[in-house]
Amino acid sequence: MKTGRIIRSLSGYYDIAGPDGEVLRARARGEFRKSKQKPLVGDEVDFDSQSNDGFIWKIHPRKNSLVRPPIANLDRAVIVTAVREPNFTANLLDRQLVALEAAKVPAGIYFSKMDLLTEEERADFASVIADYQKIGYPVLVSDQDESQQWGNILKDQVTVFMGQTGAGKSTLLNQLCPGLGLEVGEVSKALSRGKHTTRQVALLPIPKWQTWIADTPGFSSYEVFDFPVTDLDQYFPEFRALRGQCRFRGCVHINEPGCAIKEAVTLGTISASRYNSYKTFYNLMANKKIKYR
Ligand SMILES: Nc1nc2c(ncn2[C@@H]2O[C@H](COP(=O)(O)OP(=O)(O)O)[C@@H](O)[C@H]2O)c(=O)[nH]1
Ligand SMILES: [Mg+2]
Ligand SMILES: [Zn+2]
Repeated sequence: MKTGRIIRSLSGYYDIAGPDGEVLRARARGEFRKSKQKPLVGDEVDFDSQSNDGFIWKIHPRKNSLVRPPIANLDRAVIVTAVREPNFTANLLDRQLVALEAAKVPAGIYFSKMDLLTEEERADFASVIADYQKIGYPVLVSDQDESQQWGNILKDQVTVFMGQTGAGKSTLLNQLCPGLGLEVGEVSKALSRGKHTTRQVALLPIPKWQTWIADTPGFSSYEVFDFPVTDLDQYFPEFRALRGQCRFRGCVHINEPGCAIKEAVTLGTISASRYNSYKTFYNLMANKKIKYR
């Protein structure tokens, strides 16, 4: 018996990377099904390491997990966001950031396709980048010297790259690790043919940084949050810093007087764009609640 990490799941079987770099295949014990436990890619497991038809005996406690993509124990998720084609919208990026905050997965941001901006547009976009850096998210862009910076983010960490189809995930990962040979533009082609592609999540090794990465299919823009609307402000780190400073307890930062968040927006210490996303999400969630109650 050894302890390893699940790097791929294939209809009931799991590929597990063991401590010595070997990869073995195993099945989940029947007990897991009874207790409704399902092994996830990223799980640390105890497994039979003698052959390729052994069992997974134990799933170690997870530090976090995502439902879409189904993956556990992430050190970081990098949200790949195009600045053009499609055009950047803060709403979609903020939605993904909130989902990661709620799942307790540290986030990072990669802005792709910077080369499609004019000099002037690029100068304007610098303020968007600065806003997210100020919040504390690591931000990388497609036209800077890659290797050094990515080394800091990826080294010894399990990182998933998420973002809309066409954002540039596979392109980036091929640049970071030329041996991967991921198909570029693959999903969008399939979509235009009207095909339904559900690609599997797998962890790919990047020996250079002694780490694993996952190139995952797009994040759906119709995703709904599954936490109470009153938790929403906690998932904006820059709001969290002002906790308890609003005049009213239970302030939701929409219409209340003496709201520290709204004041910070006026002062420019919280970006208007982020507050705008907060209001949009708040209203969507609050309305939904009334409708279905
Ligand atoms: N101009 C430009 N095009 C890019 C860049 N990154 C990706 N693309 C293009 O965007 C399209 C989608 O890229 P892909 O990596 O397949 O996106 P994915 O769906 O997120 O994996 C492809 O046609 C890429 O060539 C970039 O930095 N600059
Ligand atoms: Mg891709
Ligand atoms: Zn408030």
